Parts: sequence; structure tokens; C-alpha cells
Amino acid sequence: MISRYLREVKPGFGGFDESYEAAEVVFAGIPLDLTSSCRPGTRFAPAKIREASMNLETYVMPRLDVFEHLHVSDIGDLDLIGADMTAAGERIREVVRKLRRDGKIPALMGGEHTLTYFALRAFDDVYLLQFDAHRDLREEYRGKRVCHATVTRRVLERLPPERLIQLGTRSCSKEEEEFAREVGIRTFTAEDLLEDLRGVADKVRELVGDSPVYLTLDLDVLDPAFAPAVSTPEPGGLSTLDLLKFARGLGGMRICGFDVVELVPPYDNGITAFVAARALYEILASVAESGTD
Ligand SMILES: [Mn+2]
Repeated sequence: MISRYLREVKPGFGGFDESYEAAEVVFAGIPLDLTSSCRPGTRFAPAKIREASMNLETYVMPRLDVFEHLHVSDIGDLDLIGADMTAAGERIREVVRKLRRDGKIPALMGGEHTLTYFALRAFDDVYLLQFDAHRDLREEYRGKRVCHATVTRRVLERLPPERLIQLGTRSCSKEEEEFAREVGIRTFTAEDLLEDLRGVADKVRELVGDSPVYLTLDLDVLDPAFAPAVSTPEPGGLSTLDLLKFARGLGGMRICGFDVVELVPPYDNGITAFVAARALYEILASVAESGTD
């Protein structure tokens, strides 16, 4: 039972909460906030994203009114108070499994990026599209094997490297770069995207084909001018419009799950939460456009 893990059930995403039974997409807040190395506070993000989502129009121009085409529900936040990474990971994996078993598309609002590792344990045979300034491919970071800086490396313990596509990358350690080359990670840097947004989107769609896709959006893929409140800002990134356009270019893919991570509300003037909510609407529009199985 999901409700065992809920601290409270919040009003629905965008104010369009539908019953769980009817929903194709189900939101869950994952306030994971254990390993930030720079700016903590991701635990406050799900509430702020919901709040912002209530103040945005749901007609995602130039596409469609997402809620005309999709049933969306929100089960509230997982209760992670006092949980260490192992316990938190168990709960995340369990709730995502439950959503999958019920035929739902999980839509996770982090929380730190580490949650993606646990969420993906509930999926087989997906492509992982990682929007992120960083590769997150470290073997270990400051003594931790499971944290925001190692999350993709842990994911690759189960996912074949050809199933990972990194987008908007612009920063990593020498070891991460060497590892990425060695195993052949497909990478489109922030500059690649800026030079040919549509071309890269076409390539990604071609690579992925009809396979199911899990999309993880680390908000630091955006330039800090557009998304200042992230845990580890990295100058030189995409504008909000670049990201939305790119996401639009991915329409038609079989999105089977997605998350938005690394928002740190204590550093926000409100902009970043709105960007997160708007990006989620764009992804929902893509899901609606592609149709759900
Ligand atoms: Mn990341």
C-alpha cells in the first residue's frame, strides 16, 4: 500500500488531481536530501514545484492542453524523515514498483539526483535520457558510493552503457571522462545542443526508436541564470527555452517514467521552481502526444 509511505496527500499537480485509478501519470514527491556536497535543501522541492505548477497555464503552447489528453494524479510525498540512504532507497524502489505494477507512468519530483538510481531499479530495458550539466559517473565521491555525484555510475551497474544518453553535459572529472569514453557513453554537450537543437533531438529519437524511455531532468542542465536554485550550479548551460524546445523535439517517444531533481528552494527566488513545473508540463505534453500504452 502506497499510503503507508505518505506523510500527507497533497492537492494535485496543477490542480488537476484525478483519482489514482483513472490516472495514466502519477506524481510522487521524493524529498531525498542526504548527500548534497554543496547546497542542501532538496527536501523542500516537491512542495515548491507543486505550488508553482498551480500558477502556470496548462495549455502548453504551441502544443496542447495536456490535461485534455491525460489523466494525472498525485499521491503526495514519500515519508523519508529519519531514513538513511538504504531505507530511503527501498521505499523509493517499492513505490515506483507499485506504480509500474498498476500500469502508471511514475512522475517523480525530487529530491536529490540519487533517487533516479532507486527508481530505475523498477524498470527493465529502458533508455535513460539524462539532462544534466554533470556526468555523475564517479565511482565514489568523498567516501560515498551512492550519492548525487555517482548516481549514473551506479545505474550503469544494471543498465548497458549504450542505453544511456547524456544531454547538456559540460563538466566532469578526468576519471569520469575517461570512463565515459572507455564504455562509449553517448554524449551531447551543452554546446552540441545549442548549435543544433533539432538535429540532436532527431538523433536521440532515432537512437531510441520504439524502446521505452526514462527521462531524468537535473535542473543544473540549465544555465544558473535560468535555474539558480540547484545544488551544484554549473555556468554555461541551456536557456529555459532551449530546454523546452528540445523536450518538444522528443515528442513521439515512449516515455515510461521521468523525474525532475536537484531543486533547492532555500536558494530560490521562485524562478527555478517555476522552471521545474513548466518543464514537467512540457514532458506531460510529450507523454500525451505519444499516447500511453
Ligand atoms: Mn545530476
